[in-house]
Amino acid sequence: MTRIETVATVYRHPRILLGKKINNKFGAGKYNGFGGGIEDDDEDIFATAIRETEEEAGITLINPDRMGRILFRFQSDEQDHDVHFFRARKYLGTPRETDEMIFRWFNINNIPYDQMWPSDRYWFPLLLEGTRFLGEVLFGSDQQVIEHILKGYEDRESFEDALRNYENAILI
Ligand code: 6OG
Repeated sequence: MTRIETVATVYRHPRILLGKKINNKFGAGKYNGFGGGIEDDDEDIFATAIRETEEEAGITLINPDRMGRILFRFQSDEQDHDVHFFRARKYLGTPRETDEMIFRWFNINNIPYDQMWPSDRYWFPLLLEGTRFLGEVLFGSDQQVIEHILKGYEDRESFEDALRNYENAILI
C-alpha cells in the first residue's frame, strides 16, 4: 500500500519555517515541513496540505503552491510514501507549538540537513529556488539513500503536464 501525503512549508525569504515531531511516529526527531496523509473528507491534496498544517502548526496556509512530488520507497518493510510538497508565502494565525511538534524559522543558508531526511538534500534546494520537481527515492534498511532520481521543471506548465502523466509511472 502507498500512503499519499503532504509536506508544506512557509517560505518568507530569507527564512523558512520547519517543524520537528517529538512523538515516536514516522519521521520523529527530524526537521521537516508540516503534513500528513490524505483523508476521505479532503477535497483534494491542497486541502490535505492546509488541514495538516493547521493541525500541526496552528496556521492556515494561503494559496499553497505545489512544488513537487516524490515517491519514497524502502527496502525495509516500511510502506511507500507518495509525498506532495507545497510552499506558501502567506498564512493566517501564529505558529503554535504542540506537545507533538516544535518549530523553528531557519535562514535558507542554514538549513539543518543533518537533522532531516537524507534525501531532503536533493530536493530542498529546488523548492527554495522555486524549481518544481518530480522524483523517486529508494531507501536502504538503515534509512540511507540507495538510489534516487529527480527531475526539475523550470515552469509550472511543464511541471503540471508531467504530473498528469506521472500516475503509475515507475522511475527507478
Ligand atoms: P504521518 O505518517 O505521521 O506523516 N514524509 C517525508 N518527508 C520527507 N521530507 N522525506 C520523506 O522521505 C518523507 N516520507 C514521508 C509526509 C508523515 C509525514 O512525513 C512526510 C508526512 O508529512 C522518506 O502521517
